Amino acid sequence: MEDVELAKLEDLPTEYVKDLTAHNLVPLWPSLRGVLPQTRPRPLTQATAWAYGDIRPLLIKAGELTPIEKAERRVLVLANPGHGLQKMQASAAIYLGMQLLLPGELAPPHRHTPNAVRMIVEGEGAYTTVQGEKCPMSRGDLILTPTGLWHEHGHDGDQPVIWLDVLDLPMVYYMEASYHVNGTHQEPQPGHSEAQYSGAGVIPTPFFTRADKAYPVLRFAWSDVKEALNHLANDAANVECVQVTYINALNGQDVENILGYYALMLRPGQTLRLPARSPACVFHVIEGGFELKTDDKVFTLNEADTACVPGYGAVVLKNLNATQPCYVFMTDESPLHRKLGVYENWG
Ligand code: 1HN
Repeated sequence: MEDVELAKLEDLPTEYVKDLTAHNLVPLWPSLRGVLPQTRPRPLTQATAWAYGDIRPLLIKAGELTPIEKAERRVLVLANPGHGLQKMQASAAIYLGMQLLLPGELAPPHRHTPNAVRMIVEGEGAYTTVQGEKCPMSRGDLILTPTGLWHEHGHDGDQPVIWLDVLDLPMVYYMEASYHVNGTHQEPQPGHSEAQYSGAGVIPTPFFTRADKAYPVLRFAWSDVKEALNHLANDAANVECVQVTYINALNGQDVENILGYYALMLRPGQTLRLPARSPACVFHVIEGGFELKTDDKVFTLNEADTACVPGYGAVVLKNLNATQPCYVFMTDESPLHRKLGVYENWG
């Protein structure tokens, strides 16, 4: 259908518009095209890249300027200019931040409604205690702090530790459902969920009953995930997209409700075209480097760099190294889009 021009607000008599306003009424037709664009959405999200080399010195400086007691969480937010920096969003549903914890510091315990994950970027010796489970942090590890679970961060090492926080905060905030509760320090309990639930394909079943746990595994070690990718690449030479999804070991679904988390291997020299899908997507380089091409931009991403791309456009990734694989951590809005019934794959 031809896209006819609709009447504008200025076409209406000023007195009439004033009357509408006084009664909390608004005419739809001047805004109809804005809320329902022709043929495809017009995302505010812009393809944006953040170089770790730019972030790191500014984050270390934040460590000198602001004590942890004042900051609570010492984070620089990776904000998408398309949404306005003050909105603190990478996309419609994704929040990204780089967090610094210095040796001996404690980030106090709390829980909140937004779901979070941490992708560890640099340093050793820090940990997050999630609901009483102490999760050590090493480069490339993924640690979950799902909605409502208590968590606090500590650091027993001697060098700065930096990680990437990914939250569904923009979505939960938009829903007017975002809040936090402060807690008290929890002594970690012995044991690690990842050892009980992953690896051998068995799960705990005391008295034949499957423990009803919403979040059975809280930490995904990079060494395990990397090994899975390497096996996949070696065993299935014909598989073009060497990708794994972080899943809930009890139900096979995504580990969290709103955002999806994945790891991808680009084979040496590989060029991989990702289909145009409705969810926005984030890329973070764990090892290696690649070129990221969207409809209108090209970025070179090296180790620890991060980028965000809007939905509805194809993306082409090219491993810049002809002899080494490149490993990428990805986040997207797929679980949310599928649950809302708006997920689309345009190929
Ligand atoms: C939060 O709780 C953490 O626990 C990090 O480390 C970043 C950003 C917004 C809201 C809560 C954390 C956060 C956050």
